[in-house]
Amino acid sequence: MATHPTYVDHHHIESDSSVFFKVATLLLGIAVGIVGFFALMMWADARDSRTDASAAPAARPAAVDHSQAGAMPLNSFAGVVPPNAQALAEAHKAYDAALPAAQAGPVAHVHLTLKDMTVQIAPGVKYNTWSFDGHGAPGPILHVRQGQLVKMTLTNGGTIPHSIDFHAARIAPNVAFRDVAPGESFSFQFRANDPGVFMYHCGTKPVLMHIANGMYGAIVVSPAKPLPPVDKNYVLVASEWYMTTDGIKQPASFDMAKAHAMEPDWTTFNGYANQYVTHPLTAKPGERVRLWVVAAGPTLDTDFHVVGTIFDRAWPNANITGTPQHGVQTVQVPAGGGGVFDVKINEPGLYPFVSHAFAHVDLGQVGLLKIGHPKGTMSH
Ligand SMILES: [Cu+2]
Repeated sequence: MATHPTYVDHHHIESDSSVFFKVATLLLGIAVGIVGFFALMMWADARDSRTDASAAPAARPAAVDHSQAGAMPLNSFAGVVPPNAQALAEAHKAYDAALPAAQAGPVAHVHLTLKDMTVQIAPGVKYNTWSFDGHGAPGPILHVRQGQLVKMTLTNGGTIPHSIDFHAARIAPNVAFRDVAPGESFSFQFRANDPGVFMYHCGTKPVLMHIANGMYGAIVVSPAKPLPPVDKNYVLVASEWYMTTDGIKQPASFDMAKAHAMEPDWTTFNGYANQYVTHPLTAKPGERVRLWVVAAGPTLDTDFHVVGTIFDRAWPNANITGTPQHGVQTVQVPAGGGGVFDVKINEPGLYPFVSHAFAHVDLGQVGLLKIGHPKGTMSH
């Protein structure tokens, strides 16, 4: 069984008190160093303001290089893109958010192959993912019908063990969600008895890392008793990215320190920052649009909101067998959870959909729903 190249097994550290105290001592030393560093900067700022009251505020101190020792503050690459970012964003082929048709018949066959691949998660920003089925992240949108038997085969085309955990399944995880070695395939099946929109993801340890590296997606289980009909169905998978570098010259990889600190560099819908700003989702005035939303995390929730309208129907937690809520503005989609939202917009225009935890918008978790043909925008 392959060992992971970069992950530190904290469990072993915690079980060895002498090593633990060495690490604790080291971290304390670093913390003292950081406090000293900022004390110095504050002193310098104070001195500057005394000596030159009319000067602009002192520039922020250069970010500390945390790659040496996991020190704080973390070196953020948020918003760092190459100069031709706009052209790259326009050339980017947006992830197709349209819900695909469910398979006919009593059995749904799903075969996913895991692949290591480099993808862009923002214009010109490359990241080394572990991904489902060559899609990058998220993996393909799966769509089955309530009552179908889902026959799942996972083929590991990567270099370390992986697995797949279906939130739509009631099944013994130690059996169905077990690790699959590189080059091997594994099959299991479950009856999709619970309708909704569910996350699927790799459940191999450290799960935080496997999810953050792009191993997640959404599966829609359509209810046997149909929901009210709509004209458009779109699937959005929210997630965040933690990066070792800016990913511009060389692809970035996963940064465990940032992930533990929950300080992402980018947050996205369907794996690429702002992609539906450049390439909006569309509907005609008066059409009903259903948004199936999953928050993949790995850690952060998504406070889903569409600017300029109100959800006609909202099924929090994707509990679509229950009665929907009406006239709701924002609904939290928890990490590892889903939600289903209907909107009907009569007036042409550009309606942003966001996580209304607004740091996420600045980090890329925003898109546009383009209703009709509003003036003054590019048509894609
Ligand atoms: Cu994995």
